[in-house]
Amino acid sequence: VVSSYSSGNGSFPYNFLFGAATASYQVEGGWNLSGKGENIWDVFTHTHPEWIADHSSGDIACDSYHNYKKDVKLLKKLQVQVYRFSISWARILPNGDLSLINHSGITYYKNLIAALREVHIEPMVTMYHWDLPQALEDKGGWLNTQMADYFKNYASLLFTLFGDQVKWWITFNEPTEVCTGYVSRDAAPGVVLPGVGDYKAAHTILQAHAKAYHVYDQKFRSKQKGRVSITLSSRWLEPISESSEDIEASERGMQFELGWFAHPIYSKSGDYPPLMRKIVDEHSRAEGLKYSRLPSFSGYWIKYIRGTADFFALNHYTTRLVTSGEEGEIPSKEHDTGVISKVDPSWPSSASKWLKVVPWGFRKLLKWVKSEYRNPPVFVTENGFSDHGELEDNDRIYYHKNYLAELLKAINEDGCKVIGYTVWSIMDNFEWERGYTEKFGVFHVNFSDPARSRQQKKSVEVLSKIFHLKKLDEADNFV
Ligand code: GBH
Repeated sequence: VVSSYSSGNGSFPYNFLFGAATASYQVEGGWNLSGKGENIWDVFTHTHPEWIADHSSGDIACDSYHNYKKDVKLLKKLQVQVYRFSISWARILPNGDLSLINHSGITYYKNLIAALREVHIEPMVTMYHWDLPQALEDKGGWLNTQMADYFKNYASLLFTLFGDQVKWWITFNEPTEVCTGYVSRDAAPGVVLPGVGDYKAAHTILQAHAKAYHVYDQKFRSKQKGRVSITLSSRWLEPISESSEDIEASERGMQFELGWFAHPIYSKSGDYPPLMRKIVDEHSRAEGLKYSRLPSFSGYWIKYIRGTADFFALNHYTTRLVTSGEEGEIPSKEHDTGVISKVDPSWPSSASKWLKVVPWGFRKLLKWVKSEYRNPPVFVTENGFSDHGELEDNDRIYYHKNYLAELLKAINEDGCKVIGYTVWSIMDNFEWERGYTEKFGVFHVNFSDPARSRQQKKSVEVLSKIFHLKKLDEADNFV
């Protein structure tokens, strides 16, 4: 099928958007400056430095709080049309709720947005990239269903403050990772309730997202004319063999990984994936529980959540080979999924254990999204590669060229409606529990320099050309 959206000969559609991304806690620093409140990552890194690979924190990070003008110059150099960044909730609302509004926080983002628009870069704003105000975690965080209303109030304030300048909104970044904070100590807040806390948090996040979406519809859309979505992340899970058991394992894995949040929002029927419902209900019964660990939505909520996205925002990095099997403790989402995943030893590595270079998996994932959710417009809100900070980052160049080539095939040969592509990240930054040990930037940041000087890597030369010409030369495909 050749889509009418395609363009052929290595070109991206003329209105395709290229971007680069960051997140507040990973780049801003200024953790206690000008009235910002503490968030769960401030508390997590300060109370348990030993949980971070190099015992570091985002206290200063890239110091983008002071360096945002420099950041805009980097973005311009990379020739992006969109900058995806996130707003630190506690910088705007130090207590998480509307009891206190921090005007210097608002000024910071107003200045950043103005600097972007001045050079014709569209801001894409993520409202929540994992840095919950600690004051709200103290109320139970995402395990507390009231959080949906706190989020709605925060979102509504952001639309009011910035909606005349911001036309691309993301409510949550990778909600599955937010839920990991209620499974293990790998992420803040580090509450350990596997197979219970994660499902509960997800339930609240879906409601919070939908409330923010409906507020936009009711109060802002007609004037502001922007678009709202939620960024979901997924690996591609390739069956390890052609056996029906492995094909089922792949399908089950995809439903538990992407379907968990995508099915309630993008499917025709709404609600959690039927397969997930069935399995978690069965497991809960077998564990002697009276209620399923997977909470239920009423008919009202199913309808309220269904359709609450104007485009499909997708993060993708890597692929796994999967087969059926018992994994994880009982109870846990891992055990509910019942999938064992492996990597092919021939796949190139990165500096991150979890990240293998498998370009063809990207195309298969885009195809899966197309067939599963009736071919929505997809904006790739993150894709990127980690190394140890080399300026001659040839492996990163290889990664992006080959992933982009697969994205083009998805558009031209599979008829997928991919409308944008975002590089993670414009610069090296605080990589969560990995600290500063794994680098994703196309610009290098010198973290021992108080000025946090930035330096161009080789990938900028290659990517800026692709982003400017909106074209991938065939000869360019492999380094
Ligand atoms: C994105 O998540 C984030 O949005 C971004 O903030 C981050 O900097 C970027 O990726 C690079 O990591 O150690 O085996 O438990 C990507 C999805 C999911 C990748 C969790 C790392 C941990 C795997 N992430 N995963 S493991």
